[in-house]
Amino acid sequence: MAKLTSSELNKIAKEQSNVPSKVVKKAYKRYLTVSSTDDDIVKVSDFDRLPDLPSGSIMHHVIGKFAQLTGATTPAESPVDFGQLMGAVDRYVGATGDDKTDFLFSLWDCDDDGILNRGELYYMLRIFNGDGLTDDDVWKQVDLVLGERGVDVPGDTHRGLSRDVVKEMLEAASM
Ligand SMILES: [Ca+2]
Repeated sequence: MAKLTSSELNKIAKEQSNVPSKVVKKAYKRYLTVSSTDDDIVKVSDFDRLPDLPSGSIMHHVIGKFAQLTGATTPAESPVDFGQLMGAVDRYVGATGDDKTDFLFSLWDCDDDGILNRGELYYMLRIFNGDGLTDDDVWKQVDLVLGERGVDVPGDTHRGLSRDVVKEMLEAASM
């Protein structure tokens, strides 16, 4: 996908019902900076190179989920369509209650087994906690959260938090 013309960008901005046009335009600037080549094409793999992301693989997963919602597939070298990406973000922003929880949960439940295991929970807390924490701090938090809920896990990847428990956590944190 070559660089959008301003009328194409305006069209995409107008199509979003929950994201203001200004934000869409800002997002497009940010999106272009992600491209690793000078042709302004952003590929799924480009998201792996963003320095502020905890893990390339989780970003793949997030983009993959966005793509699933929009009906596309995302091999690493396929271009990320800005219009589709914004459409998915718009849908997420507009979602409320259970829809929003379902979407968030599906983002972190990488293996789609209906529970967040220790590793998946790590990614979730890593992203929501942002800066300032070391990996060790985040792992400690993960084990604390799991311990508080009676899930005794070190080394057990088949146990974790159910969707309902995660929903409670998200509500408590008003995410
Ligand atoms: Ca899982």
